[in-house]
Amino acid sequence: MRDIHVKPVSYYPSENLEYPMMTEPQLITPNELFYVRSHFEYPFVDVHQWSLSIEGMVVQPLQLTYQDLLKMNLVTLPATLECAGNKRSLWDKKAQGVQFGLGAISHAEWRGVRLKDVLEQAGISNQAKEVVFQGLDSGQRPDMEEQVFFERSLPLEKALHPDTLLALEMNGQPLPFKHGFPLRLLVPGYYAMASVKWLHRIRVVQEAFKGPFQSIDYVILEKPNDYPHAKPVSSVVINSSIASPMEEEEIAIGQHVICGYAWAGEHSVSKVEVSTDGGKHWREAQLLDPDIAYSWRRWSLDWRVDQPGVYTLMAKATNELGESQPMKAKWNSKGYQNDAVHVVHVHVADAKLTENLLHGKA
Ligand SMILES: Nc1nc2c(c(=O)[nH]1)N[C@H]1C(S)=C(S)[C@@H](COP(=O)(O)O)O[C@H]1N2
Ligand SMILES: [Mo]
Repeated sequence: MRDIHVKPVSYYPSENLEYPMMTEPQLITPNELFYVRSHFEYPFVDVHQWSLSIEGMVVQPLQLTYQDLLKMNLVTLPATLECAGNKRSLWDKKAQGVQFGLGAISHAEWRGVRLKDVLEQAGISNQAKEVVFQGLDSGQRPDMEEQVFFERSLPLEKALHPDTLLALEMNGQPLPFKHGFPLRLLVPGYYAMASVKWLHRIRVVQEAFKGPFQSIDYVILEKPNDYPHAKPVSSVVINSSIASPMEEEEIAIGQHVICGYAWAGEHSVSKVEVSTDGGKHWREAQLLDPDIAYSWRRWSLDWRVDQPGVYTLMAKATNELGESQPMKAKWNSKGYQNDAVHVVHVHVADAKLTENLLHGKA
């Protein structure tokens, strides 16, 4: 064996992985391709030692094992998860945070216990206001002295919603480790920071939770550090992305399919319009998937192009309330919720280049 000296890594960075938008559009994201957003090093988890505690403003605190949860009433729910920082790299003016492209979004079929069932078993006291969820992962933030856990809260109403789950399975498999094994919260229709992974502790509290992932991050700041006017990020807004063709792609003269995804959080996507001339004219795309609650819908539009040149493609989705994506998103210093009409520039080759493209020579 060769003598290779590898310098030990003293710090395992947090892992962030995008779903590859350039793959064939699929309704359900395979677990191996599902995007990953993790703020800290992966935690150590031994499922035999692990349990879920429910404490705070409850009548009867509970401690549930993995087996206890598996024995409860399990329900299945498809839901799209989108990171609030999805498309952060697309802002004209740069915003701080992970520079995600189009792929901080994926879709899976989740199976688990209704959070409501567990909370009702513990019995919520009358003074309760919010429910706080703690993951097993913790670490240092650049802006704080002490080590902190990844923790988030939900208002009681969303916590008690029958679709808010304690998810044990993802696409028919036990939750993969990177997605929160053995248990994650699944808050459909909310940006995914709410869906706490490696969940081990639930606290019912009587005051607004102010942890850093609730009050420093995941708030809309119209000006940097304007915390007095911070607004929390919660429900996913109407949005869409063009998956193909890709930005700056070179394509042949002729027949093409423009396709992508549209999603609307707690609402439904009712239509997607596409422009191939920079927004002068719009045509309605075909929706390829049925309208399933909390689920993205693939869409496509056939496009014939006969003249070489640069074309500006745009996609704009509208929800069932009639709300459409804006041409320009409202900038905020942390770059959340980029819901602007998605713009893609494509280069349509001239006749000679088209020949080469079609014969794989380009
Ligand atoms: N415990 C824990 N839960 C977490 C996070 C985390 O870092 N730690 N990241 C959140 C964020 S910001 C997102 S976008 C989603 C990502 O979920 P995924 O990695 O399964 O795609 O998990 C959320 N839940
Ligand atoms: Mo996120």
